Amino acid sequence: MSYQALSAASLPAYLASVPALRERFSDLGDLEVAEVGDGNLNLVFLVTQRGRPEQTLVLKQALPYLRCVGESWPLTRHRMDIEVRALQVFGALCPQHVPEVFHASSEMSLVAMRRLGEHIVLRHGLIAGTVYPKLADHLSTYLARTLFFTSDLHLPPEAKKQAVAAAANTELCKITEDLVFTHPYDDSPSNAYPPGLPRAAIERIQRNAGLRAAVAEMKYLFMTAAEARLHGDLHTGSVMVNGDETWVIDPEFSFYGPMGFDTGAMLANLLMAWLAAEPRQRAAGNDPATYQAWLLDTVCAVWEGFEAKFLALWRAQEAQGQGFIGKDLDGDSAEAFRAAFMRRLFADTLGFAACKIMRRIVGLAKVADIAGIADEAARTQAEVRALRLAEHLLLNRRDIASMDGVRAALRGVCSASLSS
Ligand code: SR1
Ligand code: MG
Repeated sequence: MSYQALSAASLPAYLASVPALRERFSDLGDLEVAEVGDGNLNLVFLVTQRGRPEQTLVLKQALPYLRCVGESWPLTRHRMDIEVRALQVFGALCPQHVPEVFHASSEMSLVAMRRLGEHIVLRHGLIAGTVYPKLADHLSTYLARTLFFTSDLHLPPEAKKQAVAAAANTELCKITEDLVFTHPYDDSPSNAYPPGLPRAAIERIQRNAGLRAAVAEMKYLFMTAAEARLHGDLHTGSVMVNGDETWVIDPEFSFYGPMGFDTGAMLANLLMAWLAAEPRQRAAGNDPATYQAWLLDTVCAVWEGFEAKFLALWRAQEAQGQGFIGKDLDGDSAEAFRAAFMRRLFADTLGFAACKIMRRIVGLAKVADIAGIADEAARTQAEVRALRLAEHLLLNRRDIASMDGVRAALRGVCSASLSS
């Protein structure tokens, strides 16, 4: 079938044309189909056999343009091939956190996947103030396994170089290069400045030579450091959760890039949830301290769990005689390399987290956690705090030794009087 954008009405006929999908339903004439895509890019359909909730799947289709802008912003449908391959690679490495692919079509630019039952988008859960006790363990496992096993620390050099070439995702990387690393800082017309945010707070990041230079360093790293296969857009809207399970979805921005871009994206989004939690919990009549304490422990446990699991995978591989450095003649070289690697990766993580925070405040695409705070004064305070936090993390990324430094930075921005 040549490409056509599906609709709820045309979807049953498509399912009928694909045996692997047709056989998942007992009666294609009696399906419940809902288009539920609320992201920036794609169509997303939920399909269920009426009266048989176990016969269900989710089907995602790429449009040839950016959905949130319209046909004036064309976008390659090839991104769906990238997403399918990423789901397969990450699914093989971490099946407990990546949904199974039932069927994919390059021609139709779509993928049909296991539908996650009672799960909700993590961002929505965090906005509602829900605690997910297993979240940090799950996310740190996902990050450690996907980043370690797709890197040169694990793959043979030929296989790694082929994987880098096959994962090229030029058009979507360009979106990130523009929207994360360029436009927020150069007063681009694509920026969307929050109505209450003082001009001085915006100019503080746009007219700070040290900060602009640091952002340029992060952009250069993003464009050149093919360390591991990344998810590429690992925010809390790309994660589905319930009390027991965590699933990472939507890897259409996947490419080979710097590991810290994925770890930093997740930290950034959890930190913004933390900043939003104060006014949100207060508005709900709760003491914000309780929820914020869990959130901050979770942020720290994501990084610390990731670091421990990544190092364990690395050491286990070395114990099998496959050390990256070759023979460790003095017995200390491998650990010295590991320590330097993790210090550098933590600095990258903080630098990328900072860029991801700043783009969500002044750039085109927002996060509902902060943008959806109803009270304008409280929203503006969260926005200014987010920018100050990002500035601090970026400029001090190489001097912050551990997550204690991030905790201290949060205390700093929340106790300071921030007029801009
Ligand atoms: C124009 S697309 C905006 C953003 O949505 C995606 O989730 C990526 O983060 C992208 O930058
Ligand atoms: Mg997405």
